[in-house]
Amino acid sequence: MQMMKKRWCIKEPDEGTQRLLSQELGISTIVAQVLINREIKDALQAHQFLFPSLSHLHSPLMMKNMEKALERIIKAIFENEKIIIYGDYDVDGITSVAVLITFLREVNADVSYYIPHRLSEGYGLNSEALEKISSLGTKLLITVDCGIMDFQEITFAQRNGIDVIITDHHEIPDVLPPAYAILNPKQKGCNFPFKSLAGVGIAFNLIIALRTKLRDMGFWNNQKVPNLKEYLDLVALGTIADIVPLTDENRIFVKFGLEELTNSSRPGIVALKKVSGLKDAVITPGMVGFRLAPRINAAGRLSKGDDSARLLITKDLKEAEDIASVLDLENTQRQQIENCIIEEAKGLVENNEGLLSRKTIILASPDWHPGVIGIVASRLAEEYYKPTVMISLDGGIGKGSARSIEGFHLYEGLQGCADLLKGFGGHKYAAGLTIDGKNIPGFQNLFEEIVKKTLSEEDFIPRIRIDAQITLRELTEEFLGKLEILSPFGPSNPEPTFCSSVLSIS
Ligand SMILES: [Mn+2]
Repeated sequence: MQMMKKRWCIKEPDEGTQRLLSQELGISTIVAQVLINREIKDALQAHQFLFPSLSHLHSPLMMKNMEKALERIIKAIFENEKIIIYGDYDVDGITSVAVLITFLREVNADVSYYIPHRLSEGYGLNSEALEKISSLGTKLLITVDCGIMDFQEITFAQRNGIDVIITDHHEIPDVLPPAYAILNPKQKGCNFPFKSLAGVGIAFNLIIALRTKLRDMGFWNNQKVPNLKEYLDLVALGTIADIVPLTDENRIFVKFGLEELTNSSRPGIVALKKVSGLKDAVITPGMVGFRLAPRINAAGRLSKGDDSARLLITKDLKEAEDIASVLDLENTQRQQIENCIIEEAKGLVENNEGLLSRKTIILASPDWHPGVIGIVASRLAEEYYKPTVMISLDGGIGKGSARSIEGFHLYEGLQGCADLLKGFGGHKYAAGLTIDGKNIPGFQNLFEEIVKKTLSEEDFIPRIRIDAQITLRELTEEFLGKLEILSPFGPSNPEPTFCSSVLSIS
């Protein structure tokens, strides 16, 4: 494939605000300009960004329904009711399960978890799983990173004497499921000011609130108060893996969570770092994204996600090491399968003029492992810079994984195709869907039309955002050191990029 053309977008310097920020905070004008480029324009905001502190976290009680959820969970703790945490098989879902299980076990609740099988059960709640959960005598079901789409299953649970608390960060459907309580900052009437938490960020807010509530009740008078900072290794893992903006609370979680990951004594993290070749490393977001997270994900892709949850929950180092080495092996297998599918998919696109000239990529095959199509869709969307859907067919039914490009809201795009889909869910950049095989050609055409209508020609040329022009003389080690204060980098806070345009070679 040819080198893709890119648009160089150099930010206009805002000298007035630069001066103000650099005087107030004692930072260089370049650092100030990078902040301005990230929409941080007043001294207070800038101070909070540059010096993240746990004291800046918002009160979890601002979350709609938090009080109601707390009361129900506390009743379950005190009356020793059976609680099940229902998760998801990706890193966000698994870390969310680990956070809640670990905390609730610290307070001696009767709690266990259920993670659906990625292949045989799929994302979200399903009725067979709920029947199993019901037959165990479960009284309280807490969903993490899922649930908001599952109207029918939640109706079933509530009718069968199970109270359901949904904690989810996905987009809100038109009709809310009839759960006991729903925690999701995106829902109408929720005053929690930060809307872009990962699932694990919501789970973490829930345990902060629980700890406080239990304190008010005198629960900790004769028991050690859990140190929630120690949970931030898990929160950072899920937050980075879920590719949410690293701003506001997510920035705080990741900043402190990376330190926890570096020093963690949690057996699962120790074992995971060891098989990833990161035993004594100072952990960065890149190491989480490319080495730790894929291994946690590996279990959910090819077999059952339970292994990864057990890894993060166990207190036994030997058990953790055994699980970690299995995950490491599965991750290698996953990479091989993934490479085969990528090669095949690229062949399909490039050997077909009709496909190549389209603005979208939608491919389907019965031979593609449904556990890895999401990763393949991301790779293709990035490489061809087009909204992409990869579909794995099984018995005439397709399961699809979709990824988008800047400027195109995937979930809204799929809403426009709802008539052709059996189901779909997700957000701006990533979504999942199910489709009847015979509707795929119709979907290919309609989706193409919607994308064409929404985006202009220019939108298909990726942008390079340049923070400022500098002279080569400015590029010193000291300068690079000063930029460190802006880390951790990630979505919505990319690594600063500079250019120098008037160069002459002498
Ligand atoms: Mn998630």
